[in-house]
Amino acid sequence: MENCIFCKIARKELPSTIVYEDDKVIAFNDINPVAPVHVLIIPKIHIKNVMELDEQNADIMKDIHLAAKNIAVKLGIDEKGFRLINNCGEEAGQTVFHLHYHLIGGKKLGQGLI
Ligand code: DGP
Repeated sequence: MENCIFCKIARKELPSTIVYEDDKVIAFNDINPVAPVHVLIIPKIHIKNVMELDEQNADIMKDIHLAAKNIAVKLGIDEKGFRLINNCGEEAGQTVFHLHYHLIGGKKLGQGLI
C-alpha cells in the first residue's frame, strides 16, 4: 500500500530500529514505547487487521508468532515473560491499519486486560 506507514517501514523508506527480519515478517521498536521492550511485529505484505485474514494469508500468523518467540529470546525476556497484543479496529485502539502485534515486556506488567 502506497501510503501505509508500516509498508514504508517494511520497504525501508522510513527509518526504524529493526530488531528482527525474515522474508515475510519485520519487527521494529515502537516509536512510543510503554515498557522497556516494546516491539511491533508486522507482515511485510499489507493486511489491514485480523478481519482481513483468510485461508490464503493466515499462515502469516505462524510466522509472526515464531518471530515473537525469536525476538523474546534475543531481547532476554523469554523467561520472565511478555505480552503479545493486537488491537483490531478503531474501538480497540488500532491507529495504524496494517496488521501488527505489540510485543511488550522487560518489566512486571499490569494484570488488567482493559
Ligand atoms: P495501534 O494503536 O495498535 O494501532 O499501535 C500503533 C503503534 O504504532 C503505536 O504504539 C505507535 C506506533 N507507531 C506509529 N507510527 C510509527 C512510526 O512511524 N514508527 C514506529 N516505530 N512506530 C510507530
